[in-house]
Amino acid sequence: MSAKVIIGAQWGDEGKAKIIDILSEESDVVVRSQGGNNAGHTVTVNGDVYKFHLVPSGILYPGTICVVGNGVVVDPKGILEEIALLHDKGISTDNLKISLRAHIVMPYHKTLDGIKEEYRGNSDIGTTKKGIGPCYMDKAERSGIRMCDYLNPEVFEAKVRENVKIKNSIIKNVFNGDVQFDADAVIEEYKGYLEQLRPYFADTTVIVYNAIEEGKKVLFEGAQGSLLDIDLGTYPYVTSSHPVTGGVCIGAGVGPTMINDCIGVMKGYVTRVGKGPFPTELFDETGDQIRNVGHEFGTTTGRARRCGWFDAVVGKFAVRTSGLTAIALNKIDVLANIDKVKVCVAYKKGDEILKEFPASLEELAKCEPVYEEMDGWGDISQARSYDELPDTAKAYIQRVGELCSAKVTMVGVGPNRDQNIYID
Ligand code: 2SA
Ligand code: MG
Repeated sequence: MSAKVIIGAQWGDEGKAKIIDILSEESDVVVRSQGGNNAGHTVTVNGDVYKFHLVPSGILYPGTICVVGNGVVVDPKGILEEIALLHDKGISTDNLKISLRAHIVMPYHKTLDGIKEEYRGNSDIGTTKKGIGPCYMDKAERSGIRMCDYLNPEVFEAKVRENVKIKNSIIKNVFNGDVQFDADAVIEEYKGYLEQLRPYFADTTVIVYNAIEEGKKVLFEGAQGSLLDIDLGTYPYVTSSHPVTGGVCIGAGVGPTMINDCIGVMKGYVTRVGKGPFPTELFDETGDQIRNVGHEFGTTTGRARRCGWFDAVVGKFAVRTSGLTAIALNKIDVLANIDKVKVCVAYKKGDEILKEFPASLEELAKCEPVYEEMDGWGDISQARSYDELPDTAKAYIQRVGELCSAKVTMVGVGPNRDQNIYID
């Protein structure tokens, strides 16, 4: 049995896509289980850059089944655009499977995402405005529309009409907004998209279960990161799904006993896009250097990412809440030519030293990072084995593993497939 989960162990953009791409090559099935097209996964293959939002990046490998699970919220227009781009590059999507249970992101979700952010004013979350939160709200409130609803035109139309009526009223009467949706037009437009998606519909829980039972290699690819988890992250500055490993069980419909490997991807530093607490954030030239060298700009929105030192309190939290069996530590080449590299080993709140990530943001705001300084390294982008790394980089990698309580088994020294070092 081989089922592996890859998740982001920080606030997203840890370079999961690269690790997923490497592991996809040997996988029979690749599965997305949460989030939507708020995710942005960039994969570089032979100099070609691919940006994925909903389609699992395993689609680049002929024969690999790519599943969009029930826990994903699917923007039909968005996924069709992605499919079209892949077709343009000569890549087949015949092996794409979309869960009949997946919820559909509707146009009013996107409008409400924008309106709610504006309404929040200075305390906005910095969402991607892709309608993710409002779609998951409808799911939890039990008024969402799922892929399987489309197969029954009466049910689909009735659900769209009911939702449009309520959303129009909320937009107008609660938020004083002037956008109003026409149910007939929405039905017409969405029927067009969903008809094109129909060939991809499947009961994906069966596909995933059978694959694992048959001993095939199944890879679950996480989107966003642990600290953006709606339950465990820096609430309310989180996304509306479960990027921790536990989210895979619900979002793909598999039991925890069927998963045997959980890899957390971290960067050698930390980034965050959107608002919310970030204890090790840098506001100086080193922060700018990391952003520029690491090309830290959002794949989905192009936003500049906030950058800071590696935070082992966050790392350990991710290891604990996801039962991580290994860490893939990415982009340590980006830290090249920094004389002294810092690692946050704990937080200081007044006289108190905190070793665990606090639940309350007010408490977190009172915390100062406690740093350990380590010697930096020069250009390591040419290193292809652990032995080729300078001792200072090795010491850094070992310290990260020790502080986070999990072994670092992979290290990234550049964006290409071959710039990945394995540690036994
Ligand atoms: P949302 O849109 O409701 O999920 O936003 C809520 C918070 O979750 C953050 N979030 C992300 N953080 C990092 N990367 C994400 N994906 C894109 C990428 C982001 C981009 O891979 O680069 O392009 O800007 C992602 N998606 C959601 C978001 O910033 C909010 O803080
Ligand atoms: Mg990303």
